[in-house]
Formats: sequence, C-alpha cells, structure tokens
Amino acid sequence: MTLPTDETPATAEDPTAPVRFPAGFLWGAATAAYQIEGAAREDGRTPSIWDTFSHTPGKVTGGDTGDVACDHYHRWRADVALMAELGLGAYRFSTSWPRVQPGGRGPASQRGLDFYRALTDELLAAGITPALTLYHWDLPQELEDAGGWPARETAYRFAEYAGIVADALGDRVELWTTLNEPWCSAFLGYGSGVHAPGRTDPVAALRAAHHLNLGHGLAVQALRAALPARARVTVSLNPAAVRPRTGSPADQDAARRIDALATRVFTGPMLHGRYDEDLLADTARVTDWSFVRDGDPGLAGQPLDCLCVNYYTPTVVSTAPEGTVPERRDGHGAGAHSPWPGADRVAFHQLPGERTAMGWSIDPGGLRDLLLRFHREAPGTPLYVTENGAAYPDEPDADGRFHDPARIAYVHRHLEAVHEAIRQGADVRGYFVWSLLDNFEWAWGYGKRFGLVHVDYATQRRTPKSSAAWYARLARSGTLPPPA
Ligand code: IFM
Repeated sequence: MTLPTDETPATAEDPTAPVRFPAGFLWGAATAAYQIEGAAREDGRTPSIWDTFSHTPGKVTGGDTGDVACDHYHRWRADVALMAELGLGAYRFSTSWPRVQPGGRGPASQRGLDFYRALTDELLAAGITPALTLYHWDLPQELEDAGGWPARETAYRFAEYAGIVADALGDRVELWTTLNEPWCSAFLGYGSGVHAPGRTDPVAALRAAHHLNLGHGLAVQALRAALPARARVTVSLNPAAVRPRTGSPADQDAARRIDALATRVFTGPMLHGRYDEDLLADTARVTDWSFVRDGDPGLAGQPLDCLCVNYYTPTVVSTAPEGTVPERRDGHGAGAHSPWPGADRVAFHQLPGERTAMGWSIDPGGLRDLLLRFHREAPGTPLYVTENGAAYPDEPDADGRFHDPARIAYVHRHLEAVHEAIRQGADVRGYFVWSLLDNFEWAWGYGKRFGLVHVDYATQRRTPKSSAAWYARLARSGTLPPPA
C-alpha cells in the first residue's frame, strides 16, 4: 500500500489528503480605500460619492460613514506590520481617487500620492507584494455632479487618473487592477440605488456599465503607456455563478438573462470586444444603446495579463410572474428598484442550508465553476481570486479572543474549490481573502464583519481572530490541512 505524503496532490477521490497549492501561489488579503482609510477630509482629499451617500440620512445602516473607518490612513505602518506577522505574500488595496486627484480633474495631490508611496515602500520592505486597484467605488463627487459614470466624460477622467497613479507608483507596484466589481458601481449605484450615488434609473445603469467598460479600456491603455513592461494589468469582476432553480426552459432563460446582465455585460467587451446580441435584445425596451460609439467595445477589449474573480455566493434564479418585486443581489432583499434592467420577471432564491451574516448562501462550487469558465473564455490567461470571504458576528470570549470557526470553514471550502479548478486545468495564481480587517461594509455600515482581524472601532484596537492564525499557517505552508 502507498501512503500519501505531503507531496501527494489531493484528488477529488481522497478528501483526507492535504491540499497542496502550486509553488509561488500568492496568499493575500484585500481591503479598499473608503472601507478602511478614514481621514476623509485630510491632506486635500475631497468628497467622493460615498462620502455624500453615507452622510445622507437613511442610506447606511446606523448612519455609519467612512469618516474614520479603521483609521488606516494614520495606522498603515502598524497594519503592514500585522500583515507581515500573518505571513501574507500580497496585499490588495485601492487608491482613493479624490485623495490622489482631488475633484477628479487636474493636478495630482502630492500628499495623496506620498501616502501610497510610503505604504507600498513599507509593503515591499516587508516582502509583501502590493496589488493596487484604481477604482473601488469612490468616484469624486464633482465627477458625479457632472454626470457620473452614465456620462462618457467620466471614462476619460478615469484614464487620466490611472496615468497619474501609474506615473507615481509604476516603479514599485507590479499588479494593477483597473476596476473592482463594476457590476456594483453600475447596477447598485445607478439601478437599485442601494450604493452611491443612489440613483434609480435603468438607462443610467446601462450607460454606466458601458462607460465603466470604456473607462477600463482607456485606463489599460494609459497604464501600458506609463508602466514598465514587467507590470501586469487586470480587472476584478464579480461574475455571477448563476444557477437556474429547475431545468425548465423558463428557468434556464431567466438564468441566461441574469448571466448577460451580471457577467457578460462586462466580459463581452472586456474579453471579446463586443456586446452579446441577447443582452442587447433583452434590454431593448429600456434603451437602444445608442450611447455606444463605433469602436467602443473594441477599445474596452484591451489585452489583459491576468483576470481576477471576486466570489461570495451563488445566484439562484427562476422565472417569475409579471410584477414580481425585484431582488437587489446585495443582501438587502427585495426593493422597489431593480438592479436588473429588462429582466424584471426573475425571482432570486437562496440555497437551503447555512448562510453567512449577510444572508448569503454558501456554495464553493460556484467559485470553481467561475474559474473554469474564465479558463475556457480566456485560455492561457492566469487567474486570481481577488476577493472571497464571509461575514459573521464574531463575539469575543471571556478572554477577549475571537474564535471564528465558521469563517475558517468557509475559506477552507472555497480554497478546496480553487484547488479543484486548478486540478481541472485553470491557471490560478493566487487568492486574496476579503478582508484583512473588519471595515465599513458599504450600505451595511460597520455591522457586518469580514475581517481576519477584529477592529474595535471605539479604540481602533486590532485583534487577530483565530482565522488569522489559521490563514497565516496556510500562507506559510501553501498546504490546506484536512478540515478540522
Ligand atoms: O466589502 C465588499 C467589497 O468592497 C467588494 N466586494 C464584496 C465585499 C463584501 O460585500
């Protein structure tokens, strides 16, 4: 009999074997500027749409804002030290557009750029690879006042900002992401209105989606012009793992329509330089798409060095009768305004079984399927999981420690799914847990905790949870132990 060794790759048939990830696999954690930085009015930073939105009564649970958040703007050095203790190989963060380019036009703020220079230098000194996202939802308010993402001009402004950041940090950052989850920016920001800027106009949502695609393409061009050849340029999408509730043709058609609006509206232009005919037909009664100019989809389809997937929960759909109240796909339940223009007769469902504190059902197979889909759609392109994680209530024990076995189990199961995708041929190069720290969870405020590290917002004390120690062991060994 041959006993498995540490070198033996785990197989689907042998669930007890340790799961070993490829050499060089990047183990990271992710955050975003508005969710952690605070210092909202310091050093020349001007308001973003999230400052305006969070200060509007009724928009964010508890009236929470990102004014202080995790105070990372002042505590970044200690936070990097914490990352080093956790043995992280990489740290994904975003630059705040209104901190770098106040008002979204004109000259850069040297103080803003200095902050990110110091942060990236500290990361590099600690042996942690910086992974920079240019846009994680904090559009300068002035650009929203001028029309926001539904306006074509915003795409050009975004490319200018991308060039500014690349000029300043191109010598020290290799991994560059243009947009984070443009679906949320377009459809939650301008469709259902549960995210900033809170508009509820289906045409604006589709216009925003197009200008995010265009802005991505223009930004890739600006990055290529400014960055050294070794830099890698990518985008972080949150494609939906859509499951029809039954095999009926009607449910399958509901799944097709949601797949078009959740995923192909971005992967069409970005990967293939086109909008799919069925998407255009499904949305024809909302808009004729005349805001798309000749050549735009091709411009959006710039070659990318890798592709990034963010995944939390599956999207289970069925067809529904006319007048069904639409789902918002953000844990906020049903609402008056749909983030799905042209797909109103669709009902959304959770899977039976366990859910996270967001109310999201757990289906690691969705992550595997999305990685394999991107592997098929963009053959030869390396893939990263740039967000995956879970919110849980995380109460301290009598000694003030945070035990979070449910989060460990969640990440464990999703990493098994990543490994399964690798086994089936996907070239997955890294995984970033969401999130390093508990932080401002958008319309949910501070009530939802995703961090490996607990943050006491009254004192800003950071306390690593047991998931942090577990993840640190994983990052050091590259091997997922059998489930506890
Ligand atoms: O906190 C967010 C993050 O900003 C974007 N992706 C999903 C996370 C959890 O909701």
